[in-house]
Amino acid sequence: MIDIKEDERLSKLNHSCAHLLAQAVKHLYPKAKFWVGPVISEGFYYDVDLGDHTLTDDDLEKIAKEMKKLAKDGKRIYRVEISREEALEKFKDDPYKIDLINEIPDGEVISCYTQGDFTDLCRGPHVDSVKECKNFKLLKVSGAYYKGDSKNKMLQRIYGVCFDSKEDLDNYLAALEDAKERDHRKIGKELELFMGHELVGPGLQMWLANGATVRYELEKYIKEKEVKLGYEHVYTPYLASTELYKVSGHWDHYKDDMFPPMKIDNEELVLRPMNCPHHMLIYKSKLHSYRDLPIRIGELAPDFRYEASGAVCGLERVRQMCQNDAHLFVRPDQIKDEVSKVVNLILDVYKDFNITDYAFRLSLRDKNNTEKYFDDDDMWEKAESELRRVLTELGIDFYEAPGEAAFYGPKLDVQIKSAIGHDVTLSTCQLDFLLPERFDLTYVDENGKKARPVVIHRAILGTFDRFMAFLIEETKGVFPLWLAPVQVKVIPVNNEYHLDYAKEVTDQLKDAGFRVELDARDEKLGYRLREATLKKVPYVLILGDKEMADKTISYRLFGHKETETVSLDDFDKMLLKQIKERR
Ligand code: TSB
Ligand code: ZN
Repeated sequence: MIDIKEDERLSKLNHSCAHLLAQAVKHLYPKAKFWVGPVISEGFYYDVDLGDHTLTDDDLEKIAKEMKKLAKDGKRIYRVEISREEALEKFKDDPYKIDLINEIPDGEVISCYTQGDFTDLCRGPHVDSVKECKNFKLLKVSGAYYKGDSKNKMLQRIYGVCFDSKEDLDNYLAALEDAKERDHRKIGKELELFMGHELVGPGLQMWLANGATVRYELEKYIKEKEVKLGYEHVYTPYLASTELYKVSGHWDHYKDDMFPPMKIDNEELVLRPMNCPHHMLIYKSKLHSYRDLPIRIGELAPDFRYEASGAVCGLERVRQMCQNDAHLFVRPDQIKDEVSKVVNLILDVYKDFNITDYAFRLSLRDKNNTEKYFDDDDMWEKAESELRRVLTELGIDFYEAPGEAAFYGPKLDVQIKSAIGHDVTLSTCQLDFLLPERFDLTYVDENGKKARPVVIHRAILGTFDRFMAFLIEETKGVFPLWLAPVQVKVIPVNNEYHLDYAKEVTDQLKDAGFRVELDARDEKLGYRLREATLKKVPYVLILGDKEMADKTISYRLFGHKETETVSLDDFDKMLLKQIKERR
């Protein structure tokens, strides 16, 4: 989806369209007062105060009609620079604009843009004529507090978007519709995958039975892969003494992302935001020889982070998450090999899930931010150049992003775009020279001397939460057979005659280990078929006279109209093969 704010021409056009909107609002509601009308990634908006009047969809249509009329009229847009006194006089009836004028620093140019009978305070730039703004669409209206402060008055924010041609606009609106349809929060509700509740709180999602089935399969999948690659999985507590995070450095550099500590008796406990410190202690509990390394400690680990309540989003950004986490303890000479294995695992997993639209990001520290990043220039130089060198040697295409590193080291992040356009990290592979130091981790080298291991933090699926959000949007809820919450729906054509046979088939498929549901409700066949389609069940079996007599089954694959008839045995084999191949 195009980012309008990033496109110079579209940015200008949308900004001018915001003025056109304000002009139309002023014509229809002469008492309207205006705050600001900026360009955003999705188009533009304007915040207006219409007194007691709340805008309806009908009103939006009227405003759009007036805008069309004005666009057709085609007034020129021109710029005038004025003094502060002139500006204060010109906008004396507009208290919000007066506020804006007073916020402009002394010495800065104050400019206005005029089209026909409408003038707005604005820095610009704008297009030459309102004529250019004719291909627009008003999208919605919502409440917005003046200056974003809930103590202030609630204004109405009208959103819209504008393009140079009708074709561009139509394409954009179609993409917007598609994004809305793919939004994991919408599909999550429809398919009963997860839910939130205000009594539980923001960013805290409950996985419903369907979602939990998918998650269980994902957990099994990744654990099996990791075991084959020499990972050992552990379970560690979700709580720890604050002291642990003081040793690790989280307390100094990550406290703002953690929930506040709980004091009880003489203890102070925190919910963990990461599992690294626990894993460091597990490594430290034994003596290690250089021959034992790499040691790979994995955990499907619940973590808790204080994400702002305005930033949480479905399963994509949550306050309690479960990481597909591991910490690899390696010798310095093993870094390249081990990073390469992690990258290969990421690529292997992406192939299984058909993930093709992503970018590798090398996340570096912001040198000036000593609060967020551990302050040791030499260590950072070493870690960043080492990771950059390894990635270059491995031939990985990446872009660099200062200010995105973890406090303990640089990261190779895999960035994806969510349906509604968020740029988020899915997988990550991080190089850390700091925690081994903080926890005084050692191994015995070839010469019998103590040496310092390096730690690689990595999460392949990231968190199950975010991965699930991604998977839902990627598949539009049509999960591959091995993940589908219900794999087969069995529907007897007539509940009176075919029910026994349908039950027999259901039981046999269940015994074979498939997730099967029988739909023998007293509803028309068409209704039951439609519902199975709505729930995106991969295989629907339709059992009638012929199937019962021949001891066969007829199935319909999701998204197909035709049915196939085969023996139950062949159906069984076909499904097993598809599940095994994760098709
Ligand atoms: C990989 N200590 C490392 C770990 O060893 C770590 O915690 N890295 S992280 O901070 O980058 O988090 C790992 C992954 O969790 C991210 O790549 C991202 O996919 C996922 N993640 C981070 N924050 C959230 C969140 N609020 N909601 C859902 N998933 C998240
Ligand atoms: Zn970690």
